[in-house]
Amino acid sequence: MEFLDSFKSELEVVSPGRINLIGEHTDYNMGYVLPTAIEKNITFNFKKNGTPDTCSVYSKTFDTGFEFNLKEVARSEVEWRNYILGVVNEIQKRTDQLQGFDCILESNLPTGSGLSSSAALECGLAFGLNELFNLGLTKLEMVQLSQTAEHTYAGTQCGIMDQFASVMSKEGHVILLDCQSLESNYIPINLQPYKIILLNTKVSHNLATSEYNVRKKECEEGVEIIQRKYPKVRSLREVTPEILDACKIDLPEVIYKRCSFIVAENKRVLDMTEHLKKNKLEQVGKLLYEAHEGISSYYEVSCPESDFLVDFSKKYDAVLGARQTGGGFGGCTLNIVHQNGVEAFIKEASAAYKSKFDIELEPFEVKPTGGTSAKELV
Ligand code: GAF
Repeated sequence: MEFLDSFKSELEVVSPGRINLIGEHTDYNMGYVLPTAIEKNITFNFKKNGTPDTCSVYSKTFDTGFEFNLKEVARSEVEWRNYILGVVNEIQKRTDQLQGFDCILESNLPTGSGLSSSAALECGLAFGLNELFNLGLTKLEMVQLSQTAEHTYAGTQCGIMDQFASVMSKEGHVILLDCQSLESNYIPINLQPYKIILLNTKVSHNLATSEYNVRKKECEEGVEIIQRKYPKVRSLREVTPEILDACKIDLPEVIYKRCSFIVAENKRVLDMTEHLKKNKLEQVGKLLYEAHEGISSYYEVSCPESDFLVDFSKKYDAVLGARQTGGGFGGCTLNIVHQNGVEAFIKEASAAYKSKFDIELEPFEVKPTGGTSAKELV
């Protein structure tokens, strides 16, 4: 691309991926989640190019880029472009201050690994354009417009967790986010002498988007049926185990399973928060295993590769708990592992995984880190 030869960055933005300690699929059910950003991220470099509406975006990581005009921000056939175009489209609904810009991005965040590379892409772009053109958007507005961009341009009816975590996280903490009120509290997380180890299955089954939207619909169907007996219930967040029991007879089996996962998962987030506050690490681990059981058998968004790794971890005393993290159908398992056992666990899990699936596992440690940041360069 032509602009690359003379590119001189004006602004650098670092936009992180996230893990979610617990609370999967609860965000679009208006419940609680417990995510944090991690040190894997996308770095953006921006420059105004002096044109009224010509924009160029180039990914160093994938050695590919594209140009577009601010007057015609249509959806693309190329998936990753939609995260960019969707955000630009949302920004233009709110302001007419955007002008031509060039952007180079580089990522060390594995895509399709359940670590929210899409939210990192959306929010990093929103953050960068906000700074570059002084748009005056608040952090929450950038989170929300990025979420909307994902609905309209990428086609995933996602909740707000990923974008919120990418932008709002704080080093050494997880965010207890109430997805109904959007109230959030930073909960310190100190797992010493344990570490958070991610095992990237390197599979990302292409059911992810379609089944994600199906799960959302199934939850909505559950709410509609429950409302016949409990008209005040607005979301699964408001459904107690007692209400669910009373409605079991009315709910088709699959819908019942989905609802009971969400009701239990929501409670697990609050329990997890208490365990973290009291440093009850055994309980932290136990909840992760329970959550994975729900993800796999009740919500049915796991896959053989994730199930294998979670099961495998149970053989190790050094591992307190494990579960698949993120939207599902692959990506990473999150493991809480004693520092003295990390090496052996990784070595043996990698060998077992290779022999079972013929895939090289990608293991790495993550630490809770801060959200999106920007640095002016000239
Ligand atoms: C994906 C979505 F983008 C989030 O909103 C959330 O629902 C998550 O899956 C599951 O917890 O990452």
